[in-house]
Amino acid sequence: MRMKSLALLLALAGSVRAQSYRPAPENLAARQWFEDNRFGMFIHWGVYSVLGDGEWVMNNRQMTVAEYERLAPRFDPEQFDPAAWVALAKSAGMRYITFTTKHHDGFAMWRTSRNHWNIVDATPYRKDVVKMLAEECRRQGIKLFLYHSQLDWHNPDYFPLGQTGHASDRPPGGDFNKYLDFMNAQLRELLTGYGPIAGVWFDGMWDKPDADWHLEKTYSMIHALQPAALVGSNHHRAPYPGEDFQMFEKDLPGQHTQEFNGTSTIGSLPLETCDTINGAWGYNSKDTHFKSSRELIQYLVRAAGDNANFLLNIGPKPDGTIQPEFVERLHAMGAWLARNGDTIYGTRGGPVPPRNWGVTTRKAGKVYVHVLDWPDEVLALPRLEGIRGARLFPGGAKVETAQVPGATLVRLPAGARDPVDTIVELDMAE
Ligand code: FHN
Repeated sequence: MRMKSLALLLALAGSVRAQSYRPAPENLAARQWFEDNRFGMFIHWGVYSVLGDGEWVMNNRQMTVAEYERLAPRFDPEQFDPAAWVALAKSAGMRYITFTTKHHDGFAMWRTSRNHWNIVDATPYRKDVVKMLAEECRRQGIKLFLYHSQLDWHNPDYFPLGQTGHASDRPPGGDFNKYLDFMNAQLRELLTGYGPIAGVWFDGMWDKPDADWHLEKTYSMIHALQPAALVGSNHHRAPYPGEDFQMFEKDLPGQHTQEFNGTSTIGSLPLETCDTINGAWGYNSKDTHFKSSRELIQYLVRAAGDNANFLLNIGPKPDGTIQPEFVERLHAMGAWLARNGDTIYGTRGGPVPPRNWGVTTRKAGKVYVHVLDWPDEVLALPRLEGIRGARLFPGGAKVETAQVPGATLVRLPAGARDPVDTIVELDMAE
C-alpha cells in the first residue's frame, strides 16, 4: 500500500513538473532564433534508402525484422560528403538541418551503445553519420535538429504494437516501459556526445496515441541536458507541456487537407510546416512528381505569412549523393532568397491574415505584401494605419496606395508582375 502511494506521488510530481514547465532563458532565445530563420532542410536517410522505395518500405512490403536487417550490409554510402550537404542547405538559404537519427525502422544513424542495429556496427560503412554531420554543421555555422522516431518496428519491447509494423514478426510480450528506457538512453547519447543540438523533432507517437509515453520524463531529460534545445513532436495534436515548437506535416498551420491533420489545432508556440520536393520523404527512385521551384518558393512565402517556418525535405540516395532535381530546386530557392530574404527572415506573419492572392509579413517599420496569385490591379487590404510610403521590393519603384473607409488600396503597376511573388514594401510608422 505504502509503495503504491509512493508511486502515485512520484507520478504526480512528474506531471506537475511537466505542467509547470518553464522554458529556460536560452530556450526562449532559441525559439526567437527559430522564428527569425524560417527555412530548414529536412533529411530522411537510412538503410531503407537502399531499396529506393521510401522510408516506409519495411511496413509497406510487410518485411520481417530478419528480412529487413539484410539491407544493412548493402548500405555503404561511400560518396556521403557532409560538407557538400551542409553547403547545399546553405546555398538554398536554409538556416538549419533536421536529420533522421532514427526512423520507424529503429535503425540508428550514429554509434549507439544500446544495440547493434546502427550504422557503425551493422553496415560496411562503419562511420558515425550523425557525428560527421554535426561537426560539419558546426564548421559551417548551421544549426542541427535531430529527428527521432518514438515508433520502432525493430525493438521487441515496442509492445503492444500500435497501428503499424505488424508484419515484423517480433515475439509478442515486450515491455513498453523498457522500450522507453532504451529510447531515453539513446536520446541521452545524442544529447551528450554531439555538441549543441538545436532541437529534437519527435515523430511516431501517433502510432499509439493512447499509450503512456511518459513524455514528461523524456522532455525534462532533454531540457536538463540541453536547455536551449527545442522539443517538438509530430503527434498531430495541440502541443503537450514541455514542447517548445509545433509542427504540421504537408499542411500550413490550421489547414486540414491531410487526414492525419484532421484534429490538429494551433497552439501558441513557434510553428513549422514540413513538406517534400516530390511525394516521398525517404529516397524513392520512381517518384518523379517534383514540385516546381515556383511552387516551393510560394509555399515558403505562404508559411512565413502564416507565421511558420518551412522545413523542406530531401531524401538522399543510398550512395550519399543527392539527386539533381532536388539540387536544382534548392539552388533556385537560394537565388530567390538572396534577393528577397529580407521579406522572409526576421519577419512574423501578418498583419493581414493569409488570403487566396497571397500573404503579408512584417518586421519593425515594414510590412511586405506578397502577391502570389495576381488579382486585379488594385488590391484591397483591410485598412492599415500609418503607411508612410510604398514601393516594389526589391527595386524601389513607387507604388500608389489609397486609404478608403475600411480598406487600404494598393495599385500594382502592371509591368511589375512577378510570376513567383510580386512584393510591395510598405514603410510603417513605428
Ligand atoms: O511516418 C512519418 C513519415 O515517414 C515522415 O517521417 C513524416 C515526416 O513528417 N512523418 C511521419 C508521418 O506523420
